[in-house]
Amino acid sequence: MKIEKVKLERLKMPMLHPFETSFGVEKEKEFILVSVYGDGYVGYAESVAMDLPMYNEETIDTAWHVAEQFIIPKVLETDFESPEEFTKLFSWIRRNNMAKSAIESAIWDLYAKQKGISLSQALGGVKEEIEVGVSIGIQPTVEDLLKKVEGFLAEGYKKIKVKIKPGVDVELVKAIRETFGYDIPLMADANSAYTLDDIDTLKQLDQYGLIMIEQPLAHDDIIDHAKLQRELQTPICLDESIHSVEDARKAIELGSCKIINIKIGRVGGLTEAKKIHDLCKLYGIPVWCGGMLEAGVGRAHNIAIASLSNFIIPGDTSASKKYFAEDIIGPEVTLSKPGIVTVPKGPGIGFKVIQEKVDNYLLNSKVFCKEAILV
Ligand code: OSB
Ligand code: MG
Repeated sequence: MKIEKVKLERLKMPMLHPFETSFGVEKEKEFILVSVYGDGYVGYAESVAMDLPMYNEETIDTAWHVAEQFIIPKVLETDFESPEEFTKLFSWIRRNNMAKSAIESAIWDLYAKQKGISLSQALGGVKEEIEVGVSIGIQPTVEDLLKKVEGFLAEGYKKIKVKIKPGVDVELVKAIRETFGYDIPLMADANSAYTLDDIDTLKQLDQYGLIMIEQPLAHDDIIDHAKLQRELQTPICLDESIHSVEDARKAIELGSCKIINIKIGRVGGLTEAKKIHDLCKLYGIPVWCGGMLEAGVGRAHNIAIASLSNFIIPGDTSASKKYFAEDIIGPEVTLSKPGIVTVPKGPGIGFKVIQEKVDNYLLNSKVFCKEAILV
């Protein structure tokens, strides 16, 4: 499998609503769209690195830099037997997982298209449809939040995730339980906003029957999470702390979590995501697919990986219209039934990238091919 050409396009899409977490507010979605060309086919992926290094250490600029300087030149001179070779080829590059993932996932899409199978099938997916939930950012008031929850429940979303931070936590969860009862699948994501000093607050959450609390402690911690998990009834789910299958193994062996959120970008690509999925399945740890406010191409990759068997808990891959007035893919991601997204059966990601829409949001682009490098 030879990659003849790679294109990077930097896009900025307006978001319907600002998305606030404990680490900041996203008002626009800026990202790199990757296209890889081979044998008359095009594979696509999105980089999920954000404009500021707040979720992890990467940014859009660092992802572009690492892709352009270190990954793309080598990709253009490699004859891949399968996309799985990518991870090994670039293991010498420390971290920069979102940069790696953007190119690797595009190669996976290309590979599936060349084989004439869906990306889900190429990855070993078994589900024809996946259950999805929503992630709701921090809202100006509790009333605003309750209104949002009501709307998403009406659309049938299978999991409600709310963002919490110190001072905006227990009473928020309490208000949701008092309004909508204890039957709705509810969880909270702290994005590393707490320390072990907050253990009393975190313990108070136990009474509200959350499916899990996501990443309560430091982004690089698995030790204190293990201490906290011993004190909490609510399962801890790790997001930021897990960058590889080795991280996952250590966290599981330490007892730092009972659930893992898999994000393709955070772990360096689909091959590593699949490895984490397989390991968790072996250990009896359920996983679910997180989100990074992706546009359509990123959503399509999330749908494909979430079709694997151990993605037991509904993920964050909500419909395109939760975030964008229009998406860059056709059809957009929609709910086929309440809270359900159908896994496409067409080749690769199974969605078309609409270049006119990409052009509407395009800031700049660059094309790389072997000849251009030789000149
Ligand atoms: O922690 O899961 C997170 C968005 C940006 C950065 C981190 C996170 C999130 C979300 C949004 O929760 C999930 C989505 O894409 O809907
Ligand atoms: Mg999270």
